[in-house]
Amino acid sequence: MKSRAAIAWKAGAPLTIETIDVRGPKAGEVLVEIMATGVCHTDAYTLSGLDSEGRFPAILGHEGAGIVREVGPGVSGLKPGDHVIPLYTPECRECKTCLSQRSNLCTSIRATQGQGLMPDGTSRFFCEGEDIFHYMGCSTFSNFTVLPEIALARVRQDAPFDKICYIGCGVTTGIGAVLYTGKVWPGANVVVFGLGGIGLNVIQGARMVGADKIIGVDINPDKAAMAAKFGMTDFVNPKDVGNDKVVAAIQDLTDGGADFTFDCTGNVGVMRQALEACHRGWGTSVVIGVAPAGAEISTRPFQLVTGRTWKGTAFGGARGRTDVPRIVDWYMEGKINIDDLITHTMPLDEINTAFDLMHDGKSIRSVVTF
Ligand code: NAD
Ligand code: AHE
Ligand code: ZN
Repeated sequence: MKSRAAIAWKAGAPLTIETIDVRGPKAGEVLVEIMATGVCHTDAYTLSGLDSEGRFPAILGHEGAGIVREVGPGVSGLKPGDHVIPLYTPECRECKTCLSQRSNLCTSIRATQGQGLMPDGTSRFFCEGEDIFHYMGCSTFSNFTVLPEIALARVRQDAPFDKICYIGCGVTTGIGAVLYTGKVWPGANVVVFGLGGIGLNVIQGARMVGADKIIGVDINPDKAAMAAKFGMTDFVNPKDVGNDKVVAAIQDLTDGGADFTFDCTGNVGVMRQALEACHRGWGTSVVIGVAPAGAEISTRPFQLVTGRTWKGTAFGGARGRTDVPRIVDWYMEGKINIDDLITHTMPLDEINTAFDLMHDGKSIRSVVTF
């Protein structure tokens, strides 16, 4: 069948809108009509060429919501008409990791996903005489896409696609990092580095669990107002206090250091600040940001010897098919705010504007509707 899609032909170039051929779903696969997709900083990261797994030409996008249109042989859990959110972290419930219940990092299709291919090692997308790579197993910048059944969360039918698409990455990553990875406790002092589409969801997660101080750190002061609306109690701008004084500023605000810090920037220098801003003896720092291929983190081992914990999270530690439908319920019940974070909505033809707004620091989340 034909589909309109935004194609990344090569790193660093704007996306172009094309009519592509989409091959039907094979065994265990599902054809989904994407109704809306968010644009996450990770899409921009891969488009920049800094992602070691970035392959071109590709159809990017991993933050979508849509409707099942066709199922391949052997698909038993989904049927045409079901509303779904694609999962770049699938949940097969059969691999060693899923069965362990210790992590959400399902391994069943990770190898081919990282190569931009479906689990059988081929692509379902074709344009201008060549196969087009999938991206993060989702490729939500195409109106029609194909995913394995294990990479789709079925969600309630009354939830608006142009809002719940954000649960496909940013909302779940931020709130999940607090709930599932950090296990932040009521009364904790929390610091969030980077007040963008992820960091603001960390802030609303921290407020949900009853954190005490919620300190936001960003070099863009324009982000502070929205952060305050979502629960930020204090703001630190490294450009005002001096980059080398950020840790001291946080120690002053938290009586010696934070219980939890979250990096939502992808900057390895910021990751170090986040670790060192943790309280001696028990503070935990969670890395969410994705750093360029080849970048490394460093700190004095003494920071760990003296009881700080450095950990990371993908998709907020959420198990997609289990946790995502519940997060959609939270949104529909008014327990979380998504609407105010979606600052821009646009048609597919204007998708490059979403990247411009992000790079200019003018948006929180842009959503493309089909
Ligand atoms: P964004 O562009 O919306 O927000 C980034 C924010 O960081 C901006 O407000 C920017 O001003 C701020 N910032 C940049 N440099 C800074 C610095 N030196 N100090 C303080 N603040 C700084 O991006 P986003 O969509 O929120 O994504 C944030 C990061 O999270 C990206 O690296 C993205 O790839 C990553 N991410 C990871 C996961 C995961 O599962 N681990 C999921 C989604 C996104
Ligand atoms: N391909 C990158 C890794 C990028 C990365 O860490 N992705 C996160 C999700 S970011 C969503 O916006 C993730 O899920 N990581 C776990 C995984 O298995 O990919 C690189 O650096 O190679
Ligand atoms: Zn993302």
